Amino acid sequence: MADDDTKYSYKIVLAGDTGVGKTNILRRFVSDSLPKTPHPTIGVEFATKIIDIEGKDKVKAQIWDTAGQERYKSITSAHYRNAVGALLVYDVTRHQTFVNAKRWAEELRFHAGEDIIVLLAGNKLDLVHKSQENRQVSREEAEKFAKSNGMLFKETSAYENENIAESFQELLKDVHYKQKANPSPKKNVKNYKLDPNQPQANESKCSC
Ligand SMILES: Nc1nc2c(ncn2[C@@H]2O[C@H](COP(=O)(O)OP(=O)(O)OP(=O)(O)O)[C@@H](O)[C@H]2O)c(=O)[nH]1
Ligand SMILES: [Mg+2]
Repeated sequence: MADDDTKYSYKIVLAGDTGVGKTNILRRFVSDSLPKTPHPTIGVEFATKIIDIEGKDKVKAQIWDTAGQERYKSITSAHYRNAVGALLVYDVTRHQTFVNAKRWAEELRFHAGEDIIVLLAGNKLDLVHKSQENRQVSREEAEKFAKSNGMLFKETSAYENENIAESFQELLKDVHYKQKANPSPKKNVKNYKLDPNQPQANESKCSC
């Protein structure tokens, strides 16, 4: 099936502090590789991938990878508009990134709407596999936070390709069933175009 034949298309955003691994997660998912020379994302990049939902429907995920650096905040949050799902990433080895997840969730809900489906992802699990001493956020603490804020939850490693596809799959499944049950035409972003009224500093298509 060609990409454009896909009936369902959803805008998904990656959010979270700088350095938590959003770009690595996206590259791992889209092209099963990692950036050769890691660098902070400037502004916004995006990539697309077709996902099969339980053998029933094929959906196109338009995944927007946003910069975590504070200086790009106004640009990135402007791009949350019309998103129906988000992967909210923190780093399991840096507690502050988990504390800040609350603020990212508020931003997401403010700009994309209260009904956005969020999956909280604790990344860099490979460092915990190496040594438990690296862990600064317990699974229980994160799970409890996710549950009380109506979020899905996974721990991931972009490096070891652990729970990456599963996270997107779970997120897109919930998004798709919710949209099917209660379609919101504005948010089926089939031919999503950049809004000329929004800031677009350094938007680029991901070279995944
Ligand atoms: N150990 C480990 N390191 C990772 C993982 N994912 C990313 N990293 C490293 O963490 C650093 C930051 O990764 P990025 O993907 O650029 O982080 P980001 O969240 O996109 O950062 P911004 O673009 O600034 O918002 C890089 O040095 C990556 O190699 C992971 O799963 N495990
Ligand atoms: Mg990045």
